[in-house]
Amino acid sequence: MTNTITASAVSSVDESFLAAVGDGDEYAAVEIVHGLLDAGTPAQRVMVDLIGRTQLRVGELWAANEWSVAREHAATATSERALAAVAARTTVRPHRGRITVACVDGEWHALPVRILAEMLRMDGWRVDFLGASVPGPHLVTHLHQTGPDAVALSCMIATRLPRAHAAVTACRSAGVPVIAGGRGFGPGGRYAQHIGADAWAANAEEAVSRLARNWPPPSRDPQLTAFLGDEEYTYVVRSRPSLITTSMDRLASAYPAVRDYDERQREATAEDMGHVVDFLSASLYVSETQIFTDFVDWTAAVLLARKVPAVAFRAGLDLVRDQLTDFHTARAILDAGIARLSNPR
Ligand code: B12
Repeated sequence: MTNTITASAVSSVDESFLAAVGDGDEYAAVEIVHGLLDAGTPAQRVMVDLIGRTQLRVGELWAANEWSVAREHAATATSERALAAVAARTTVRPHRGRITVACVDGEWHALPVRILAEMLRMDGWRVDFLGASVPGPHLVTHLHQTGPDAVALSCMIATRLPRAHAAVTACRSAGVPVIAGGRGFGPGGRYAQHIGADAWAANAEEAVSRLARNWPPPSRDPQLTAFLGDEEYTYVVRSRPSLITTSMDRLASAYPAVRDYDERQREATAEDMGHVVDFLSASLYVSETQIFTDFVDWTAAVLLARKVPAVAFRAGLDLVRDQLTDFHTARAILDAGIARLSNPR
């Protein structure tokens, strides 16, 4: 019963909260979360069902080209302010242990793991929240300085999996077990297993209960390797700059409309070519074609919302493929991506 009431209390303010963050109006956003807490809604529900769910919509509005990057950034900052306001009302004395919570190097989706950090605090953990993009060596120095019982490592974007692997290996070598989470670890967290994380959880609530009931995990044979890449992976990563430059140089013959692009459009196209190479590298790294095909599906939709047709994207993929003549796995992954453009789901 309580859950039904709180769920409907949260959904009744969904639209006004989205409007407040979309307007960068932190006073309105904070007022809404205070109203819910005053009415007895548990702080966890406000964080997950209101702030988390709204952030998903913020990202979707950006992807659909309805909101600019600036508006998305302002909205994210406002949501962070609302999250801090919820946290400020819920102080719990630490009684469980100490945990380091961080995003992997190059990962800027910080709000999801910040929700996790606040939920762990509320469950009695002493949390060191290191935020977005933490370089592996700095993470390890922090572990040596603070001696935590766990590291919670977030990876929302699969291109960061090689860095996540190096970080997991370094943490485990330092004797600290790692719980991984975030969409970058794939369906059911299966890439987290590939890279040797001790545990994985789908969301903050699952992580809180896993860490409360079953931590530390039984110690495993360390068999640590910080690198899974093969020759193809190494070649693609090393050739990243030339793969992008050559594709950009040849793009105008494959897709003549590019000749009329202004500077900003050319930069955005080069950035997209960079994502093509990065997602291809990540697919090669963990031997999972799905990383690339998911990326193609999503990028095609994002580009279409910006009036870039699928043929342009297809031309970009072909140009990268043409440069990888002797790399059979990379070509097979690119072919699977190209097939998605001809047969969208
Ligand atoms: C908002 C958003 C953005 C915002 C980020 C704002 C910010 N500062 O956080 C902006 C617009 C800037 C952005 C940028 C990009 N994004 Co983005 N983004 C999203 C979006 C729509 C929502 C993410 C979110 O905040 N969700 C709300 C949270 C609360 O939901 P949640 O995931 O359920 O959260 C729980 C779990 O993730 C878990 N969790 C998270 N971390 C951890 C850690 C541990 C240890 C545990 C146990 C659990 C855990 O707990 C959370 C709370 O319950 C997702 C799509 C999606 N469906 O997730 C794409 C998404 C993550 N983005 C994506 C991409 C590709 C990008 C860009 C490359 C786009 C581009 N072309 O530039 C850039 C890269 C930025 C970077 N280098 O990091 C892809 C990643 C694909 C992949 N898996 O590899 C996604 C999945 C979209 C898609 N469908 O393809 N993005």
